[in-house]
Amino acid sequence: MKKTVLNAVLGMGIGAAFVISSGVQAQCCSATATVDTTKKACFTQIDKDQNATATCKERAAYCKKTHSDMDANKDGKVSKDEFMDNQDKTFTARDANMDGFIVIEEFIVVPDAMDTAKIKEEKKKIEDKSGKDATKKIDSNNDQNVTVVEYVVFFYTRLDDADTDKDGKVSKDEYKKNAEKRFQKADKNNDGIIEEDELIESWYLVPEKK
Ligand SMILES: [Ca+2]
Ligand SMILES: [Ca+2]
Ligand SMILES: [Ca+2]
Ligand SMILES: [Ca+2]
Repeated sequence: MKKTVLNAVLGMGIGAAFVISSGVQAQCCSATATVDTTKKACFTQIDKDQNATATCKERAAYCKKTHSDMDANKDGKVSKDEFMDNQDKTFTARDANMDGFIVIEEFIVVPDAMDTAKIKEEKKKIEDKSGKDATKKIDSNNDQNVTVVEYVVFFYTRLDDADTDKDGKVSKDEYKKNAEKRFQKADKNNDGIIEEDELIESWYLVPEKK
């Protein structure tokens, strides 16, 4: 029900003016206080002012919240165990049909107008324009702002990377292995802890240095 409403609204936003009613925002974002790391990722959770663009500031704020959600013992640091526990929970929560695999529609809120073919098409467009690795960054063209299309393509790419046997879905084993890789990558100084700044940087959410 919630998904249908959200998808209907998000569907209108592709490549056009992107307006989301406050009612929908309430549905999506009020839930985020406790759930955004255990349910589907949703663009409107980041785009707080609902102007169809997730700015650096909005992305950093979202990342800080995610970091705090993962930090189970609230010591300000995310240990590997905390990270992996969180990934375990998110896998279970996101596997809506409980078949042991995650597909893109279970992973994030995908606008109706973006089926898999459309996502692949947008991914190719971005790669053609900005290079092969562009879709591995949430802000693919480095213009400091993230659109719904960039957002969806980024998560599609992440899921595709995790899907090592390329059967179109991510098993728990694939998900965990990918999570380990992401932990290593995020832990820039290799101390076994993900600091808030490291998390933000790993998501390529930091504003470019002036
Ligand atoms: Ca901690
Ligand atoms: Ca599933
Ligand atoms: Ca797979
Ligand atoms: Ca670290």
